[in-house]
Amino acid sequence: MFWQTTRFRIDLARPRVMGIVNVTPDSFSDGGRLGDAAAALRHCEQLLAEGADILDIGGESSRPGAAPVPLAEELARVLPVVQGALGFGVPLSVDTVKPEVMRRALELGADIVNDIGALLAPGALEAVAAFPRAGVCLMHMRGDPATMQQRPAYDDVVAEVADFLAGRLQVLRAAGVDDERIVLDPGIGFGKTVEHNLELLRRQPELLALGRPLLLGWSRKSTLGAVTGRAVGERLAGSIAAALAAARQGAAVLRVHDVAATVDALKVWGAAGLLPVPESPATRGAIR
Ligand code: 7PJ
Repeated sequence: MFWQTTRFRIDLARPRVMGIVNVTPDSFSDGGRLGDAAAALRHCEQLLAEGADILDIGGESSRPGAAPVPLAEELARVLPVVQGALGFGVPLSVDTVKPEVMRRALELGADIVNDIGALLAPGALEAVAAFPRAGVCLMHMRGDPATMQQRPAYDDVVAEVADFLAGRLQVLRAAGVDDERIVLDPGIGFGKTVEHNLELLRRQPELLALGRPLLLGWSRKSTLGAVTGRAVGERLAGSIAAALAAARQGAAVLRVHDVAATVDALKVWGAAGLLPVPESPATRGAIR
């Protein structure tokens, strides 16, 4: 399968690594705006040297309980980094829920909108639909980042996530967005308990029936902390294990902080023939 984006039609015959570039004061902390953009661009170059296939640039933290960032502030963080990274020759994704950030980034030439809100914000769908080749990642979230970890409950988390994503796929189709532009994400950690997240990993192959590639973000997430007992800075091994499992379960794109280690791990499983990205659920050999 392919992912059509503004400048690139990404071949997903092998899993692709999306490197996370956070442009938030807590990630590149020298307080100065230009310094932040320059540091973020150096981080982009570092991730590309490590083998990232896609860069995901975000100016608003969506950690549980995080405060929203005003529009002007998010634009000031994200746009200079997008502008500076356009010359790097790889697909650029913008991690935002704000239609105005989407529009301005796409106008600059960004390739992908990665929306943890699945284009549900008023005007978001229109912003993406207005760019006939822009890629989009639609993610499932229960609630919003401020409240989502307050006792999330599902009868069947996999079925409910699949229903939601199928519904959003229909809405995008109706708005004229081609299927090939769309990638789907069950949203690990977004309104889910540890058990929900692990069930999504175990039963991830069921989501392949949606017919679009899956993007998974397990990197450093709290479920890994719950399983290993490790703080966020000590979750590399857990993150690699989860990324490999997700890839083996059919993920086409892995959103990660630790690009070099993830790329090496994928190379080993790929060399052994353990990572076919399936064309259809029927032809794949997932872990059961
Ligand atoms: C995700 C994301 C994810 C997608 C974040 C963090 C929280 N976008 N943005 N999927 N997570 N598509 O990285 O811990 O899982 S921000």
